[in-house]
This record gives sequence, C-alpha cells and structure tokens, in this order.
Amino acid sequence: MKKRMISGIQSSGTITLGNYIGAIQNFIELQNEYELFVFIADLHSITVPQERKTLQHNIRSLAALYLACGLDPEKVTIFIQSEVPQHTQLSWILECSTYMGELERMTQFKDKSRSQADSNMNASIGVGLFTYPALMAADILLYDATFVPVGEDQKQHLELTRNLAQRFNNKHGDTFIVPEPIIPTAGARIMSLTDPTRKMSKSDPNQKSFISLLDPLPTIAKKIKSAVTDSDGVIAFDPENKPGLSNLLTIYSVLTKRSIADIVLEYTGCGYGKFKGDLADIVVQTIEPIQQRYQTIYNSELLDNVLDAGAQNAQRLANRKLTKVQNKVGLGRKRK
Ligand code: ATP
Ligand code: LTN
Repeated sequence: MKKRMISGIQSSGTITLGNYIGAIQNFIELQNEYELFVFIADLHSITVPQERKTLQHNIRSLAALYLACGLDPEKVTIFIQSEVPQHTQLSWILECSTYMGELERMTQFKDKSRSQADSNMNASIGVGLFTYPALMAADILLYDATFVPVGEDQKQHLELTRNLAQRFNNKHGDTFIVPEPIIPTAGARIMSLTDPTRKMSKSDPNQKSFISLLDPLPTIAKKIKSAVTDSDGVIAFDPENKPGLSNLLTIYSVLTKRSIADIVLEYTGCGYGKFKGDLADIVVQTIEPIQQRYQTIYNSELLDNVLDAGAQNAQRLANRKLTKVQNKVGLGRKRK
C-alpha cells in the first residue's frame, strides 16, 4: 500500500513563486509515489483579518491553481479545510493538551503577531493566530499521514505536531502516526525580492517583494529585473554576503534543474543585467502555461466536482479517526 502524505496552503492571497518552489513542485513530483491529500487551509487564513469576497476568491483560485500547476485529481484528494469539520473538532481536543509555552515559542506566531501589531494600533491579535499550530497538527494527524511536504518555515510546526502525537499516544495508546516533514533540499526558503533576508510571503503588503503566480507576465519580468542584489557585480553563490543574488541563483537552479555551480560558471564575467534578464524569461516560461490552464479551470464545473469528491473522501477518513479519538478521551456517550 502507498504511504500517505498531506499538505495545505493558506488561502491568504495568491500563491507565490516561493509556495510553488517550496511546496507545490514537491506535491507534483510526489503524487505518483504516495497517496496524497492536498487542501486549501482557509481556516488558517482567517487567523489574520480577511475580507469575505477576497477570501472566497482566494479559496477558489488556490484550488484552480493546484490543478493548473499539475495536481492530478485522479490521484490526489483535493479539498477545502473548512468543508471537513473534523479538523476543527480534533484541533480543540489537541489544544487541550498543548502547552502555552510550546505555542509561545513558535516563530511564525512571533513574526505574524509582531507585524499585525505594527499595522494595528490596538494590537488586537486573534487567539487563533496563537493556537494555529494545534489546528495544523489536527490537519495532519486526522489522516494518518506519514509524510508532510512543506517549506523550511513549517519545520517548527511539524515538530510540535510530532510532540502532540506522541503525547496523545503515550496517554491513550497508539492512535496517531508520528509524521515526518519532507523539505526540499533546494528552494525550501525562497527569499523576498525586496528584502532578501526575509522569506517571500504571499501576504506581504509590498507587492514587489513576491512573484504571484497570477501576476501579469510583464510584471513578473519586471519584478525579477528589479530584485534587490548588491553592487559588486560578481556572480557568486554566497547567501550570507550576497543574499539577493544567491536567492535568484536558487530560483534559476530549481526551475531549470541545473546545478548552481554550473549556472555560476555560465554567467561568470557577465553583469547582473544579463543574468536577471535570462532568469526573468525562465520564470515567465514556467508560469505562462500555468496561467493559461488556470483561466479555463477557475469557472469550470470540474473544479466543483473535484472539491466535492475531495471533501467526501477526506470526511470519511477524518470521521473514522475523530470517533476513535473521542472514544479514547472519553467524550460523549460510550460507544462500542
Ligand atoms: P502567508 O504569507 O499567508 O503566511 P505564505 O506565503 O508564507 O503565506 P503558506 O500558506 O504559509 O505561505 O505556505 C504554504 C507552503 O509554502 C508551505 O509548505 C510553506 O512552507 C511553503 N512556503 C511558503 N513560503 C515559502 C518560501 N518563501 N519559500 C519556500 N517555501 C515556502
Ligand atoms: N501552516 C501551513 C499551512 C498548513 C499546513 C497544514 C501545511 C496548514 N495546515 C498541514 C502542511 C500540513 C503554512 O502556513 N504554510
């Protein structure tokens, strides 16, 4: 039997080149080898303020992009997190055995609560942003997933998921599979184009910092060409001293499947202009066919059929696991 794998992306904007390289490319490669579940983490996206119409669009758009990028609905279960209520139900149970200290240590919470506080004079940060990792643990543990393909930034959340699974198993007997992250060896952390010391993020207020998969093609080329680099003009991979250029080299390498050393050799002696121009072409060539497929998928009935079937399949598995957990904890009436 194939091992199971699960991952999700938040519907907090349009996916970026970072999400594509760090997560989606991996899903596509792994879909033949594993039983893959991929969902739209809409519940996670409301941990920061969202506007109704935009959120509805982002959810559908992300689902359409999954298909446009090459996820095959014949092989992969694709669903919307909020359409499988067992996620929130298990998340509550897990929250009750998650320690405050564990959540306080999460760097994503520290970063996001800080930037929320900066843009919001009253600093009204929702509790959901704090308990977010327990919901993520529920997403994974409901499905007996062995592996979770994610970018580097999710490593800490995965570690917590593993601890919660072990804690539950120790107290109640074997219930959950303790999952492992699968993090790509290259491109697990694509950096912002305007501040290469920070990760590229789809909810960054600065549009120039990220490449969205639905940006107009000329905008994509422009963003690459104006990406922040340095002024020494030497093509070299040195993430510490040349973070901007090194980030661009990583993108080039991952999208062309060529080694960084090989690319550096090819461009030695060339200025950044030539390198950036070629990279812009490569990125545009990667994204153009995705955009073409996206246009036909977004309004199609096929998309609804895929999401309906996905939710049904996910609910079936999730319900089985949740019932087992409720029984072990002693919730509700005793069931046979
Ligand atoms: P947000 O800005 O709303 O926090 P995000 O762009 O950081 O969103 P997520 O939805 O949190 O993206 O992440 C989806 C997947 O993409 C995760 O597996 C995450 O690890 C991966 N990912 C996110 N940003 C990057 C990046 N810059 N480089 C590589 N992988 C990334
Ligand atoms: N927290 C993740 C998105 C996410 C996820 C998951 C990823 C929510 N639930 C379960 C893997 C498995 C993020 O922000 N990147």
